[in-house]
Amino acid sequence: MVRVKVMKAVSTKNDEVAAGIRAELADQGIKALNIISSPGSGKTTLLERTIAHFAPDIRSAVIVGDPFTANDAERLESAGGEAFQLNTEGSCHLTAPMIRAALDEMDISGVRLLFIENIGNLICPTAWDLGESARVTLLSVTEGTDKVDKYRRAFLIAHCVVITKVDLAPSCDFDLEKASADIRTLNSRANVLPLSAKTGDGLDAWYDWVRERLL
Ligand SMILES: Nc1nc2c(ncn2[C@@H]2O[C@H](COP(=O)(O)OP(=O)(O)O)[C@@H](O)[C@H]2O)c(=O)[nH]1
Ligand SMILES: [Mg+2]
Repeated sequence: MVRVKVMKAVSTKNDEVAAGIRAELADQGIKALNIISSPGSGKTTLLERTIAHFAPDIRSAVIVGDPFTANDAERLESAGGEAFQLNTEGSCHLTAPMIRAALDEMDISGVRLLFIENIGNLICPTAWDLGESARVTLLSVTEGTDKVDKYRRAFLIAHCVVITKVDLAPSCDFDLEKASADIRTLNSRANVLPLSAKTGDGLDAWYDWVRERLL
């Protein structure tokens, strides 16, 4: 049963709350991944595959930000993860107090991976620490090669950049080599993982990256 909480963005004390979340999750051995991307670039689809992949031995939970609906949380619960929906009533990003409010109502005992699906937006979510262990930025090939430079902060702050929907790259004239090189120029420490959640190409490298976060 998906639970929904309606939240408004409050900027005060964000970093303080985020630090508390980070310490608490570290104590519990939980790794939290903050997933940032444009609307429709494939966050929920990738999380559905990922939660199902890890389900046999690693328990996942997911906090899903959405301006209004609970659709994604329903999809993710069907994939086998406990999902908690945060509705921001149109606000464009999640904040640490919102994550705090969700965690206070969730049962995360035994959870090792906590995914946070941020609101679809490549600008606002980049400015808000949620207490995550790592940030993952998704760019779908349908958005175009030029978006790396245009939304550079989303790539600068990422620990991992996932280029999604590579099955569609030829029909979108997406230049994978150029996009990867541009990301590496901006942020040489980020892993760059091209994949298709539809065909499964590249998913193993993504699963390996997620598994390495747990070590
Ligand atoms: N062709 C293709 N479509 C995809 C892929 N991943 C997601 N999609 C589609 O892209 C649309 C948006 O995906 P969704 O996961 O809801 O994106 P979100 O808004 O970022 O959570 C849906 O119609 C998905 O089926 C992929 O790897 N290849
Ligand atoms: Mg989604």
